[in-house]
Amino acid sequence: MRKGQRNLKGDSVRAQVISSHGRHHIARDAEGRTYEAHRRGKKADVVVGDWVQLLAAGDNTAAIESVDNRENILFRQDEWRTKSLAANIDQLVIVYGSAPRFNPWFVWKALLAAHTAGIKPIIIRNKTDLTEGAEEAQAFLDELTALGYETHRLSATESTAETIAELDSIFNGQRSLLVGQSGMGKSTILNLLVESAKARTQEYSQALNLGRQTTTTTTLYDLDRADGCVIDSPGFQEFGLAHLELNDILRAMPDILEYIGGCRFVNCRHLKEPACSVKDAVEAGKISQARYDFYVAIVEELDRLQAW
Ligand SMILES: Nc1nc2c(ncn2[C@@H]2O[C@H](COP(=O)(O)OP(=O)(O)O)[C@@H](O)[C@H]2O)c(=O)[nH]1
Ligand SMILES: [Mg+2]
Ligand SMILES: [Zn+2]
Repeated sequence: MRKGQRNLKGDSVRAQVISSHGRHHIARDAEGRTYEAHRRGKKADVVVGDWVQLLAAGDNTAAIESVDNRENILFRQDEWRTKSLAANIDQLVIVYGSAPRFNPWFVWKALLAAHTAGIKPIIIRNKTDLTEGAEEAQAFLDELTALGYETHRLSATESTAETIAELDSIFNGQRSLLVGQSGMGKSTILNLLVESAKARTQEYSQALNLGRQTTTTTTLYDLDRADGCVIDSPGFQEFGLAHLELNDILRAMPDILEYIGGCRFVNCRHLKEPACSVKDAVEAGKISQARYDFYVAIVEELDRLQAW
């Protein structure tokens, strides 16, 4: 088939999902043609980053017949349910900054999600130009660096050659999912990586018949200056952690994991048990109280969710 020509009705096409809003998707084939794609039946199991087999309808629409096996998948949590967020990712890029105040728990939950999905996390401290809250923000970055994570610091509103080079070193050649609390600078960073991001967002949400509802559309953008892509999910609030087990949490918290060997009970969960080496380490100041509080909160949250 000639380039640019539409597929014929009934053609089978392999494509990648590049934009999703609920059950509405845009998929792109190897030739760069895009399709408005819908999953057949009642299945709602398709996410951005997925590779799918389409059955072309002959116009610009197609049915999603099947989803290829995934390398990995991340989940988000809405008020009631765990839903998929994105698939086939190399790295989770977590952005935070001071003003508005950041919540360390957002970053720690993102780290949990990354560990569990087997995706490399990278943390960016943005807004280094601001003095308000700078000390706290840097202390948090230092803690993350000490835990062994790859960390970066930059100011996305100062688009100097240095900032661009730093961003390129993080994103180039990788498939990244960009997350952070609202107001931390994700869109500003995205615009430095993909100049046409804003226009593309509008184009896709129009195609998905969403009018101005761009805030909950997850979209994959090709990078301007290199291979690789970045996925942005503007309405994203929280990761879905309901499927986690105690061991997943411990594996994702190296500072706590270090102390689990010496508890009296082999099945110690390090909560209210006596003679717990984790709690001893907290009392001795070897594990930070904030990190332990987070651990307890996550275990208790999982107990609640899994008791349903
Ligand atoms: N001072 C400063 N402001 C920034 C920086 N990055 C983003 N902002 C501002 O923070 C606000 C929120 O940024 P935005 O990219 O929309 O955040 P998002 O909600 O994470 O997408 C905007 O007013 C940005 O101009 C930065 O590095 N320094
Ligand atoms: Mg934004
Ligand atoms: Zn213990």
